[in-house]
Amino acid sequence: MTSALITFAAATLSATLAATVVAAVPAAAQMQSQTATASFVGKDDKETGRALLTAGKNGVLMEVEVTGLPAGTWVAFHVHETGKCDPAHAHQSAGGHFNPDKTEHGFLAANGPHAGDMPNQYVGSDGTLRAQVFNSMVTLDDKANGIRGRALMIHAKADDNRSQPSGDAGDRLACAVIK
Ligand SMILES: [Cu+2]
Ligand SMILES: [Zn+2]
Repeated sequence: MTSALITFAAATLSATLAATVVAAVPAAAQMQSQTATASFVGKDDKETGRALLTAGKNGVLMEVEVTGLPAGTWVAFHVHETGKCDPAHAHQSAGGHFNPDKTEHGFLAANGPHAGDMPNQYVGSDGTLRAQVFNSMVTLDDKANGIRGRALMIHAKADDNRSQPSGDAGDRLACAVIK
């Protein structure tokens, strides 16, 4: 009787431990693998730069380098909804800003921002944009805020952070599908 009880207790304990280990390992492995890349296409269909995206616990870090942009200018940088870049039609194929929560556009809008809204970036005197941007509203997983398969976009003008639907940011100069 006593030994049967001890055996039962030991089996329960090891089952509990096994469940804990199984639950912990896939989560850690998934975290490590969450990176993505994106290759920018300019207005003339040439590759003009790249982005490396890495997911952290609270968002996605984007390291970006893009050439051939208007020198000495602040430009808008967004995540757009559709991962389709079509320079023949001014990248309109990428759709509007990524907006899974159906909010308004702009950091300074009453009911903003979109998850795809990001701060304006400055293009150097050589026409090259180099930036590291952290967006805490998106992920690289397959949940509602995931941006893999969507597009990064750089515009000709700065985002005014208020105007609907997209901050009056002008032409779409460079587009990249997040892969
Ligand atoms: Cu945009
Ligand atoms: Zn927006």
